[in-house]
Amino acid sequence: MTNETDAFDGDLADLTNIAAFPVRQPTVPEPEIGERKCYRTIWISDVHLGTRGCNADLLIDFLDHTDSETMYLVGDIIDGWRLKKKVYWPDAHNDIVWRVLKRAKRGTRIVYIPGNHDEMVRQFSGMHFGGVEIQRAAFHTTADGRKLMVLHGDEFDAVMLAHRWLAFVGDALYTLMMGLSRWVNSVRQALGLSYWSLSKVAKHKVKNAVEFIGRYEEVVARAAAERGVDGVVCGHIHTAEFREFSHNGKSVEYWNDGDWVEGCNALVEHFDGRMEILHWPDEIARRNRGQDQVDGASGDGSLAAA
Ligand SMILES: [Mn+2]
Repeated sequence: MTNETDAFDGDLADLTNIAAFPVRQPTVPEPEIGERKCYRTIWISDVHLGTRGCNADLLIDFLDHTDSETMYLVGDIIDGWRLKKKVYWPDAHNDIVWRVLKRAKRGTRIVYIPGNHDEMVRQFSGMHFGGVEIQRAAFHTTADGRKLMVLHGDEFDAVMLAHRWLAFVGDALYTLMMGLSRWVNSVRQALGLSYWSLSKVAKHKVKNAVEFIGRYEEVVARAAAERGVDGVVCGHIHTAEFREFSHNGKSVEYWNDGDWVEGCNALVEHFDGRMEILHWPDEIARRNRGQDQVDGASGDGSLAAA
């Protein structure tokens, strides 16, 4: 469907020229609006357009099935660091930009808060492009009156977390490492060397990553409390989460809207102010189950004729 080698005729690497950002008609047309679930607010971040990591097809599906009065793009939407090295811009990434601009045109208020990967857009804070407001940070008031600070979140990491992925090391990789460890140690044994524990090194790193995320959440929440708001919405660490902290006897909400690389999450506010983290693959599964029930309930139980 998407052609990676498709030559791109604009100078995408020059993201400072955002006003001239070229957007072609989408290759996958938008479906009719009637099917969309509407929210008061949607927050998404860490899309990393311009990289192979971006889960573009799932994001297009999300954009085609939802709508909102306000949409916050909470940073790292376009990955300028990678684009500078090599232009990777499949049709699906263009389709996403087109859909966002189309939403703005339809009347959704779109606030783009650039992150560290699209920091070249930060210099345009306070300006509007194609109906999209660019801001360094924002304050959002929920339907039930809570005041939330919205920012990307890189402001809080003193050290870049290069090994964040270690927090997600699964059983398969662990098993693989155990095999590798056995092989390394049989070689070491043959050479008369002492036992070397790969798992010990790996476990230590995982523990550090988990501790880092926990500490990060606390630091961001405390900063929000000190600003006198009721909570904070951020992205950056690719870990969707809701936590409630207490600071000087006052509770403060921490919301992270996740990412579209691994988690495929969005944070939404319903019209009564209730907030929810969506895991889009689960929503698709739910939709498909619902469709199965509709299909099964109709007719005499046999499959529809072709
Ligand atoms: Mn970031």
